[in-house]
Amino acid sequence: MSFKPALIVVDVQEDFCPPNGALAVAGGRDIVPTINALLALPFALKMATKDFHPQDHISFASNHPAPNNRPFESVITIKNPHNPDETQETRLWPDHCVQGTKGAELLPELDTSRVDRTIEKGQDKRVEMYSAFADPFQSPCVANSGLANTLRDAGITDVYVVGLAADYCVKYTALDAQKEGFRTWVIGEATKAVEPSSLEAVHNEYEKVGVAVIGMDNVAVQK
Ligand code: VGL
Ligand code: ZN
Repeated sequence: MSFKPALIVVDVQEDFCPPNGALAVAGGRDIVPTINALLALPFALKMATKDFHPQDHISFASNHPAPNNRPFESVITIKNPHNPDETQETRLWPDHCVQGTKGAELLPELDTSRVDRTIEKGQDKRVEMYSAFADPFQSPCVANSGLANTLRDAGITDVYVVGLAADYCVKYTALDAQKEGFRTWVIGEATKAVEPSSLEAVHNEYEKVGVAVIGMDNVAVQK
């Protein structure tokens, strides 16, 4: 069986990390040494992603009227701009990862010298895009990063996903990777969640579709 693994490092950015991140995930910085150790391994392709929003992005609570504009709490319904019959419920957040701001930068301690390519996602203000592949609309989707084709063109068979946040961008990136036909692995100790209590449900979703959560000990880059 052929084996050609890629590593995807999701959203290891200042705004998702203490001490100053607008949407800081507890322990977000602590996973960087583990991710740097992975970046030193011979993955065939090493990708990083950045959440990269315009200031008027639909996911920012500040862009919506009261009372349904509480960051972390409010949920709004958004329509597919190409098809108003298709809707998505989406959670609102504090302003984060605004293009050109410090908060959007990758952590300086991340070993980006080993990263082959970086994808900037979430640039279309009309849709939420947690996945590094595409937004969640289906008929049709609105924003596609081209990542699936990049991986296919490189002959990738297996995708290893790490980074932030375990219950949002890591989750949707892993689910899409599997859907796109790659064997997909999430390295548990190289992620942190916005809500750690949600991880059991996330792992159940993974199990249903065949995404595996593994430990560093089980990362094999050569077969
Ligand atoms: C993310 C919330 C909002 C993430 C991005 O990277 O997990 N979470 N935007
Ligand atoms: Zn975002």
